[in-house]
Amino acid sequence: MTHAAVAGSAYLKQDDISKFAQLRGLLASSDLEFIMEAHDGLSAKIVEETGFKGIWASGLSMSAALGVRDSNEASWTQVLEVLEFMSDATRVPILVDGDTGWGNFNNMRRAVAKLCQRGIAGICIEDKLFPKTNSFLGEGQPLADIDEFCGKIKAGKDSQTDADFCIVARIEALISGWGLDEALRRAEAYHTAGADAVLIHSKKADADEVLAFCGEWANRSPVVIVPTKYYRTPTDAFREAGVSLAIWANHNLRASIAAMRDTSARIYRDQSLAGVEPEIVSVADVFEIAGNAELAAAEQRYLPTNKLAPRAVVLAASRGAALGELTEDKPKCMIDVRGEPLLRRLTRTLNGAGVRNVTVVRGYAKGAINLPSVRCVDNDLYASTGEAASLACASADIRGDCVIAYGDILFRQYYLDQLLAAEEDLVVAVDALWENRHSDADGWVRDYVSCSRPFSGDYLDDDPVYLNRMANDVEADAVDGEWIGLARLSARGSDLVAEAIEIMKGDGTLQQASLLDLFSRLADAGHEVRVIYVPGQWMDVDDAADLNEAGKFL
Ligand code: SPV
Ligand code: MG
Repeated sequence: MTHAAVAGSAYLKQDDISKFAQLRGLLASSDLEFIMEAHDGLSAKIVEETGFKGIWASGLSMSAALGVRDSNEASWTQVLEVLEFMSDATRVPILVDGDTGWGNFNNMRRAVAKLCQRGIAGICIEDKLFPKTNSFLGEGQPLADIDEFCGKIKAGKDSQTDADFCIVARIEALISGWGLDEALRRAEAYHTAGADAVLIHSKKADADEVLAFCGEWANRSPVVIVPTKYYRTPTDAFREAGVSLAIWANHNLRASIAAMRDTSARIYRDQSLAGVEPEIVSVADVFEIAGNAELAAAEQRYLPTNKLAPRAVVLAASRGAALGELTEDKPKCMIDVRGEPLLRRLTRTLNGAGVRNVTVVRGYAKGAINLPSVRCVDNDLYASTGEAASLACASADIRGDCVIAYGDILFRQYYLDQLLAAEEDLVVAVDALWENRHSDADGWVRDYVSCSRPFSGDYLDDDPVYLNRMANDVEADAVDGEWIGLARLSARGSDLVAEAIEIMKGDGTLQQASLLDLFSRLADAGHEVRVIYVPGQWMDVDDAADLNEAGKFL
């Protein structure tokens, strides 16, 4: 099962086979089957994505994860809450460790009814006394009266609301030192009372007594085992003994304790995150397992387009070689301008205009782009490709209302507000005062724009202006302005850009194309690209002189 299928499954239709029937199938299967411990929604997802066909909701693990002891310190309704998260997050069945049934036959009736309501496929109850003690603690724990326990099994069976709900009766006779005969006597009684399977538990380091039980029991009902202590026994021995289901009972909890201790200790010692970062999963992985992609898709389906916060894709793959040693170990968007990297300032401006979800396309010295508030995608071919290829790396994020920006620009936020307020699908901000910006030094590369009409002199002019062409080589008398590196796409505009990218991929022009080529192409294809004239007041940072100007600009 993929992450995507798991994500948000609480809100999707369940698979055709109910979780109840799936657990019954595991118990009835002629093969040895396995279920794996989980103790919360996340670990349950991990168990499922690993491929396990079922989940053991361990009492020990759920208690420990809640910070309490495995002695019924968490109430049964608190356990139910945890189970609900686990069940909502997964599609495979959960067998819950129900301890002693959380009370007498009456508590068991209510617990079973509630478990059925929440889609928990089965419960395992052990023949001890409430409040229980973990089987690996102490010696000679008192056992439940057989008749009382059988009544509890019957009460549970009579209360289940799904015919396939399973009750596993766990025999603690070996744990308490009573021996095989008592274990078999109890197994027979519990089977007769209606238990769907028996769990024979042992705390010995070898499986001899468990295998002896299996031999005598001869599969009168399915047998479940928990090989925590006799973990050295080869799994084939269980298979040959006819065991139905093996429970790997607490290993995700124990593994996570080891990992959390190690990570905490390293961060504490280093007073830095740098050492652990490569060894832990990324935040993007967390979003993936949490199912954020499903939510984003649902937003597209259910939220009116105008209610979705705009996104942004920022192109930041290039080094900015003219900045010399300033960009030796970082791309130019990470250059410090008055105490902050350019990209952080840009992100703040974007956020200030209501833009959420900023995706940055990295290339040169990508590790240096480490801002927490942006998502990164990489153009690893940045050295040999152009801006359109970088944009294509973020194509998954070009949807809905979307801003496209160069990563090295500074501009007044109200320019962005104007772009976002425009009704057209494709909008670009063009500097009408371009002639004031630089002396036209030889070799200066500028993003010239030729428009449907020159700037009228009135920034509030309602008569819309459209793009004819954008290029570095527009003839002098056709230049109406300079693109500031900022564009905004409506949801349809995003689709148009995505389509243009696909066409350029197909005709082989994508790799070398600039954004100027892309927008010119859209205009050529007959799509209106609205021009918003702005009065200077923006910067791009190409060299040391620009950097100096940027300081003043701020
Ligand atoms: C649990 O996982 O909580 C169990 C199994 O009951 S054991 O701890 O082995 O008793
Ligand atoms: Mg337990």
